[in-house]
Amino acid sequence: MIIKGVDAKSILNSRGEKTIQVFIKTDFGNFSASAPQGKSTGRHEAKPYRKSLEEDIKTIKKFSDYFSEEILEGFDDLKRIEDIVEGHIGANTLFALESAALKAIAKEMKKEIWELINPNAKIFPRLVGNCIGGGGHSKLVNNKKPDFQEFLLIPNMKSVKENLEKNKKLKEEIKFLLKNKDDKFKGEKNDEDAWSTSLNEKEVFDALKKLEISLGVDVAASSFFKRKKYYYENPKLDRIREEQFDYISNLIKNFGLFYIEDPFEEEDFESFAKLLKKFPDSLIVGDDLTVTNTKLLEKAINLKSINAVIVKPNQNGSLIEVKRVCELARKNNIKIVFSHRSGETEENILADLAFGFQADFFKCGITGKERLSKINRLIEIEKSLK
Ligand code: 2PG
Ligand code: MG
Repeated sequence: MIIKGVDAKSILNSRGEKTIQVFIKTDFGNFSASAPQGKSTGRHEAKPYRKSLEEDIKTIKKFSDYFSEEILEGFDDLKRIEDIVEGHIGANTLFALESAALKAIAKEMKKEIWELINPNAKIFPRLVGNCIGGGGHSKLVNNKKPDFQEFLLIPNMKSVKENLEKNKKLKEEIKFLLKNKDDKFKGEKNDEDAWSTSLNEKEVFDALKKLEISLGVDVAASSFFKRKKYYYENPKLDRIREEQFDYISNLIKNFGLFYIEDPFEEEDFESFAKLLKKFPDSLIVGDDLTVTNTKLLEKAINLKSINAVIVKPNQNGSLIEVKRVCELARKNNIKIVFSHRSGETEENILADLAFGFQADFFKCGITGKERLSKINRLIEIEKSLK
């Protein structure tokens, strides 16, 4: 496949913010892909655009005919695209460009995108679905919201399809649980289409613990950490490092939490390690801690900070690097969690990447067209292999 021309424009994501869509013209047709956008971003994430979205669009147009000498036939050939644009565009733009290229390569090879990564892929990831939101992703409900960002349902049925059905059913049940417990609940949803509530995290877990399902949480602790303390609003109090450790430990114990993402701020690898030592049977997950970056993942592995890692391709931009992150995680027995961003488009390549890299989990919401486009693609792959 040869890229004969590249173009880009800005479109709106699910939060109504501008994001990039990249178009490529090839000898096998025209293809496009778009990038998502995070809100609770890690300090060490790659920048989404070099200077700005508008500048990246101009750069892409300028580079339009720079690729025409390259014959791209497989996943690893994406490196050739990276060699050309390196340093000139940001992570969102690179992710969209490489995703469009993968679609074209798959078309030429008469393969699915996941097959370009691993034709022998077999195991489907378990869904991790956000049912209630707080923190940076949610608005206040009667002046209150949980300080933690996401409350997650992790079903374990036989198929992706059944897991989605279970999550959808439980999310409706949770609406009634919230109605009973939270007299301020108005049935509103947040950035990720999860329920908004005025309850705090303990009250939320108390409502969820009745459900027969593994529970998870994304604390996104960096988002309320400032000057050596965790500042809670609901109720208003602050916790120093050790107090945060004890609080998180108690929540894991009391509510039997299976999955805990970013319980401490993004520089505190030691507290992560202490928690993993105490709860080796739970998943201690790095997101802002590791930002889909091999160096930070290596550090987390060396310090024994985590046993699961979030992979968000646009935290890095380079799909070659995403591959390295997955290989490093696999080699060290770290579970792989492919994840959407809070600001999403209907782009569904995340499902092919997750299946191709044999992710253990797929964190991608429960409802909303931007989330379902990806989960439904995973179900389509599942159906095609039956
Ligand atoms: C997270 C994500 C996705 P954001 O923290 O895990 O839920 O949020 O995309 O805003 O970084
Ligand atoms: Mg997170």
